[in-house]
Amino acid sequence: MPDMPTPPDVTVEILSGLTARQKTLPAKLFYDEAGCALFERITRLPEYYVTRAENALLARHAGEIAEKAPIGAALVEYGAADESKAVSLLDAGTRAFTAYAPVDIAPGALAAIVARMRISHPAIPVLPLVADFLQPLSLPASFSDKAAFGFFPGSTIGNFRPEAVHRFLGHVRDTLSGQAAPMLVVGTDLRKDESVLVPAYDDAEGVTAQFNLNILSHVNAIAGADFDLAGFRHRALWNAHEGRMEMHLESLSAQTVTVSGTRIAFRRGETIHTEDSYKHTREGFLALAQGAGWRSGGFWTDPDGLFGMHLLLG
Ligand code: AVI
Repeated sequence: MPDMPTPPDVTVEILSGLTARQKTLPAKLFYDEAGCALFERITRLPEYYVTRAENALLARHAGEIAEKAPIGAALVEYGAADESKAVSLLDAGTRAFTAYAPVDIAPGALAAIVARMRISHPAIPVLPLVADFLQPLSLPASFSDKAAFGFFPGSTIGNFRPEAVHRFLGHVRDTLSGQAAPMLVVGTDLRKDESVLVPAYDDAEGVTAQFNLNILSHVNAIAGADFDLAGFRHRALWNAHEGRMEMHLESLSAQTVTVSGTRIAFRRGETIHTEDSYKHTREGFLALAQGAGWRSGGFWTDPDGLFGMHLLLG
């Protein structure tokens, strides 16, 4: 389970989101223990093609991608919830990588990666870095003799607004430029028809609805709130203007909820915006990356052209 900042900070963030004109909750609050388990189930749903498409891409192209890394590089994975995607590159590029550095805010997830890797890949040193990768980051001194090959799979970048993508890509460029020319491989879900996108975020079994509603249970637990989950319903909509899927929780009636002693009024039909999932075209994402000082070094897709992986050169 990802570790959260201290509760008072989160409560301030929650209250500021719930008192804005368009109510919001921070998407990081999806991932308590129940939320992580629900997300696991989402990745196996027939409608949610994203994870399968990325795995198919890696099954086909991991060798070519790994070959782009300088020999002896450390593979630095941002937001490493588990090592499965990094392992595709490590196994495909045994000549290339001499270390694996998963970066995440959750020490528990990193410890579990270290333990599994010790058994599955004993020859590859694992150098975990507990850090909020959205903030500027420096690699430890043990990296000074290695080139670093950045890896950000999973389309997590799709959950960032364009300003945040710009900031993140700028930080990564600064972090990785210490040793040699920076390189970053980043996975992005590609733009596609609404008829495919909406069911991916509103599946027939209702798992995504449970995932979305679970954020309210998490807020109840950490911010002394009294959300009644039965008073809200899951909504998933395609925002064509912004090029993103949005998840909302819609209030089924006029109601008042108390959060950490503050009363928050909801109109019937009013929503809490809980998540954005941008679907970037190849060109659109490259333009964002170029704005942050990167250029293209390669691009791969899965056989169905659903998911893309960019190699960015700094
Ligand atoms: C984690 N992230 C890439 C997922 C996505 O597709 O944006 C989160 C998710 N939300 C609903 N379903 C999956």
